[in-house]
Amino acid sequence: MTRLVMISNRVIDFGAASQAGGVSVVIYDTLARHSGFWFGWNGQVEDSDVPETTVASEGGHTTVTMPLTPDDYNDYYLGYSNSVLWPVFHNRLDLAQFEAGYYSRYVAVNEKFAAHLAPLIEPTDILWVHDYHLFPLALELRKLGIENPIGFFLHIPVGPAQAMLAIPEHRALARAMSAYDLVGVQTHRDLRNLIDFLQQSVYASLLPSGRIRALDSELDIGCFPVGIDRQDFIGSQIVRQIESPEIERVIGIDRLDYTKGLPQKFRAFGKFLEENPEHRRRIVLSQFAPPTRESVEAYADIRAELESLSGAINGRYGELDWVPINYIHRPIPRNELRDVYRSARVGWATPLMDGMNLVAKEYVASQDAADPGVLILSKFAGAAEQLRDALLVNPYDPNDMVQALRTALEMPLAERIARHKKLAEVVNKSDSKKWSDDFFTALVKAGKRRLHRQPSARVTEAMRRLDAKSKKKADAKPAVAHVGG
Ligand code: GDG
Repeated sequence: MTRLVMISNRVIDFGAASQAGGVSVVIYDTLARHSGFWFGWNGQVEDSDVPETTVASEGGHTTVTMPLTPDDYNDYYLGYSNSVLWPVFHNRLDLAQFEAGYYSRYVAVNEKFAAHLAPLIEPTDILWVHDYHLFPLALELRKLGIENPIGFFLHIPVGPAQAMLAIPEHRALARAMSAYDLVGVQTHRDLRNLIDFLQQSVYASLLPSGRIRALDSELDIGCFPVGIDRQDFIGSQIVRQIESPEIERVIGIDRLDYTKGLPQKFRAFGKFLEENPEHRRRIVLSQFAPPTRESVEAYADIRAELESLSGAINGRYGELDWVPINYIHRPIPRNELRDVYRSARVGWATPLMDGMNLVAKEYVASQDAADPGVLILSKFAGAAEQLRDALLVNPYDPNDMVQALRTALEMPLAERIARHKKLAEVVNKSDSKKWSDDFFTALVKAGKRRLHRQPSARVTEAMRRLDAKSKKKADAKPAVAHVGG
């Protein structure tokens, strides 16, 4: 039976109720439908040069995990992945730390992952690698003789080529990408940026078949918008009103990350209260912002900025019995998410740039179709390519955000129902099952194409034996007599 091997930087603990992060959520959902296992880092940092892998099973899921050393954690995870690749792919060159020399350990950790993973791979396994921490993994696995189909899915956006070319190691990254059979991205915007980047970094060419020729290989690339499992979000019995029937909730749920546009959201909310005094005391912004990557400097900065902004807005507009921003720097348990989404009249997801933004889809899926809330969504979230019936805004433009919030709060029921119907259709159709089935099918096809095109030493030997066998058979047959002529 074909096993699906999922590989990502971080493997979550299935027992933990609330581990925030879109990548873990979709891998978890996909593995529920396939046999196989999930390989990656266990979240532990241990000073050992020969790390041991741990195999664990829970609820039908198997994980194989290993720790990172303190140097790995610093240079591979916090350093190259999150202080170089994450900011550049989100078009924040100003935050990228190119000079720190993190790259060699980034490659070394990929080598280490490959060395621990390769012995576990069986000939019929399909390998699916997730996200920017692991670009070099396929190349390292190929060096160890792994011939299985290997696909890569990038959960984050691809920045414009001009930003990507600023990465000193951009050619090595392009070379690493070309070792995959299939590279998937979230949106058409990302696809265009990726092709542009490969053309400019390694003179890749787009073939008439739609595939990409880069260096000495050919790869498939495609757009696979990630979705959610709507079953996780339906069935809430929550009735909208919270503290009192007069107060409407606006909800934001975003990891505390500078790409999520939280200061811009808080400032726009302050401006809204300033310009719309009639809405004061009638609306609360509940913003959950669970912590991530706190040891990266840019994340500590954004935390301080948000605390100061929410304090200033609450100090300025708050009353004894009304606090405008309810800012919570902790995760919510996953089983409470749908109630929280459903309790809100407005869902506010306005990242400055985002691969997809699952929160937007979860908000839509959680609504009561007979009295749905309104989604305000950034034009720069990947989800905006699909969720055209949300109120699409430019998160950099405070006037646009203020106007959208007013429109959302004042939208008549009939329009809310009509918009929600269209949004829910898209969310339901393009769900996490479709995403993983489409990627899986494309990967199997792409893997077959590679084997036919570039036979490895092992395949060449098998083909030679087959040829020899059929030749022997042919030789044994009596010669056909030619008649006539
Ligand atoms: C990356 C890309 C892409 C959030 N807070 C809590 C919580 N969450 C869950 C949400 C959602 C997930 O985490 C967040 O997913 P997003 O897609 O919104 O964002 P990222 O974490 O940045 O994810 C992104 C995604 O990968 C998938 O490809 O869409 O663009 O950046 O599921 O519900 N879950 C719980 N408590 C929280 O406080 N339990």
